[in-house]
Amino acid sequence: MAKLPIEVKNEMAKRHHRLAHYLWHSLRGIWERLDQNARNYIVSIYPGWEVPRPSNDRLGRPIRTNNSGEDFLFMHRQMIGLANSILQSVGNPEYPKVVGWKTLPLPNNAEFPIIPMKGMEEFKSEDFFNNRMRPWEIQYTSENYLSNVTLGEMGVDLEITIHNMMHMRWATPMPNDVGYRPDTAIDQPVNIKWNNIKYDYLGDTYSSHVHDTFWKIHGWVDDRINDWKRVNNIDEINWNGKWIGPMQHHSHQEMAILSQPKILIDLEGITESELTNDFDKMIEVSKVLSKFDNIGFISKEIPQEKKN
Ligand SMILES: [Cu+2]
Repeated sequence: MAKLPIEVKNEMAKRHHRLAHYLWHSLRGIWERLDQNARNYIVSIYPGWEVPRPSNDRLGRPIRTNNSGEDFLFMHRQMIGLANSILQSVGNPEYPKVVGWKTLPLPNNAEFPIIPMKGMEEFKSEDFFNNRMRPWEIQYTSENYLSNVTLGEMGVDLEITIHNMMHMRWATPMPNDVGYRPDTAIDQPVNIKWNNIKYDYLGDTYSSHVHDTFWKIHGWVDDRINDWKRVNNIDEINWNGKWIGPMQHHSHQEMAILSQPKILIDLEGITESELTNDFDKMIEVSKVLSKFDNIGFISKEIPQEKKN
């Protein structure tokens, strides 16, 4: 199967896409634990980052009932739309659009091998696949499950179980000259060295979407939305959670060219300096987050027991 075209990787590796993905995941996860001053501060510098539906409560437990799960599904569907619009303009017949895994790759799959990594022995084991991943896959594709959950509940269930584990199971180690992004010090933005295109670690929301496998995983997740619609006889989804962060007013195509300020100016009358200012504001927001160590890396949120 063809690899993700370099044009998509190049785009996804840009700082604003990295920051947007990282801030989106981090803020919704940490929002309930931020004190009012921190929230006010974030909203004052960048109102679009006010989180309407946090994904976790004060104790870090996932919130299944507030439709934050819809945000999860909706936001990643927008990312797929963005990738697809880039793919469309690239026009590589081998890779015309994002297509998720139809079924999870088996432990002996040569194209998506499991590469051992320190501290991740459990997720990468064959037992884990047979006893956890495969049963989840069966559950989340079953009519019985799909007809008994709301879309928001399904989004949360998927995110915290099979989705997180897919990220870790298929994570590939970073070369020594790249390494792993540490938590950022409170007064420091994310160091620009982590914008290196080679930094595509699946266990960090700052980098995961640069990796080919991210699109296989999220294509699989996105297909569950269609299963849910089919099983529940729903033609058009009436989304209750559509939070994608401050990029809300951009269509896919506009998001795809966000990194080309000239075109953006033509579209919306936004000046390049304002765009740069957007980066500054995102970086400011990320400084607030850096106080918390339980964010950014998906891996740090993983080792929790299955809740249901
Ligand atoms: Cu994500």
